[in-house]
Order: sequence, then structure tokens, then C-alpha cells
Amino acid sequence: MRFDILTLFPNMFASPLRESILGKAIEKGLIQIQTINIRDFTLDKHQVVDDPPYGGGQGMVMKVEPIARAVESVKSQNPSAWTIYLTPQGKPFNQDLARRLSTQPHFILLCGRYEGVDERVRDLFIDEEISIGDYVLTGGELAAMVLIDAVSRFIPGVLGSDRSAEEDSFFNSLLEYPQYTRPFDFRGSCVPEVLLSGNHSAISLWRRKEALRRTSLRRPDLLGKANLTEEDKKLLEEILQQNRREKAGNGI
Ligand code: 6GU
Repeated sequence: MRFDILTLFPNMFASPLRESILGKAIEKGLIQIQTINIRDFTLDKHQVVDDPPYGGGQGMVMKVEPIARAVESVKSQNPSAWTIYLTPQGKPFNQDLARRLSTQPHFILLCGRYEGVDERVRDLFIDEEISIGDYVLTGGELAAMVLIDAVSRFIPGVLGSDRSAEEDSFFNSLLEYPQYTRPFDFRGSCVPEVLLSGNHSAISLWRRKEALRRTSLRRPDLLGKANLTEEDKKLLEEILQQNRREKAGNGI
């Protein structure tokens, strides 16, 4: 999978994408990431990339011509590269969207700055607009990194041979169960005994129940989307009863 990132700040990408798992994926040739400085596609002496908006108003707007030329320089190598504009006005990014995107071989990621891009960039060059959440960043660069990370995890081999992206939180719309490692006793706080029992079916049941408990407490909105089995529903009922008892015990 290939990502061509169009940005005014290519240095932002150097380290975050080359460490750890993504760094290994690049070494293995599973992903290729190239940054392209939009400023290199200006034609004027001062390399101007932004201008005040027509009609007046605050801030600056990114000009259409340098972006057009930058997009076209990638598309001349691969006309079918999928072009994404990272903007708070885009569709909300989530695990389902990351999974869908992971079937595409080649992306152009356009990172906006200032008050955004000239509307004609959208009209003429953008296939899809994506936001990573309901807050405003200073530019699309961090959002592009989030997208690259979440999408790359779905490429076979990126997470290592025996790990699958589908085992993690949000697969089946549940949060992860609690994890422990040594020591058994840390300052009097001990690991749940069942995890030391060697009883794999008891461990699986405990984990499923704790995932359901955590999801019902922190993200009850996810339970509606989850594919719950009859056993899950029984576990959830036990959790709710337990919660009610604890509340009663606390005198609430
Ligand atoms: Cl994609 N860009 C910016 N500038 N802010 C954001 C965003 C993107 N997603 C959430 N906030």
C-alpha cells in the first residue's frame, strides 16, 4: 500500500511513521510513504501557497494551482490513486472506514492548513473527505498520520504473523478486557485468580464478561451495534444485577 502525503510541513511525518510497527512495515515493503511539499508545486518566485479569501473574512485559503499540480504529479504515475482530503468537515473516521480503505492500494492524502482549501480543489480532485473527530486541529497532518496508522494495521503482515487487527477493540464493537502481566502482587493489588488457573474456557468466559462490563460502563452506545450471543446477554444481565447490588450497597 502506498501513501503520498501532500503537505506544507513534510518534516512533521519523518519520525512518527518510521518508528515501531509502521517503521517495520516500511522496511518489509508492506507500505510506502512519501511526503510531497505542496510549496514545490508553486510557479511564482515567492512560492505562495495561500491567499486571502474572495469576499473578505478572516485567515488565508490554500490556493488551487499548487495543490492541483501536486495531485496531478502523483496521478500521472497512477491515475486511480484514491484522493482523500483531511478536514473536520469530512465523514467521521472509524474502524469500519479504516477496514474499507485498507482494500485500496494507493492513496493521496491532502493535508489542509489555515481556513482550508479553495473549494475547486474539492470539486475537481477529491474522492473522499475524512475527519478524525469533533475537534479542530491546526492542520490535517496529524489526522493523516492517524489514518495511515489505523489503515496499515489491516494489511496482512503489518501486525506480525499471529496477530490480527480484528482481535482488537471495536472488532465486534466491544472494548478490550483488562490485561495483566507479572508481578502477581503489586503493592497488594493482585491479578484475578482465574487468569492463573490454566482453565482456558474459564479464562475466555471471564474475559468476555469483563469486555462486556467495560463496554457497558464506558461506551453503552457500542452495545447496540455489537453482535451479542445469548450467552453475552446472560453475562450482561449478571453485570447489570451486580451493578445494581453495588449501587444499593453504596447507599445510592
Ligand atoms: Cl482531518 N483536520 C483538521 N484540521 N482538524 C480536524 C480533523 C482534520 N479531524 C478532526 N479535526
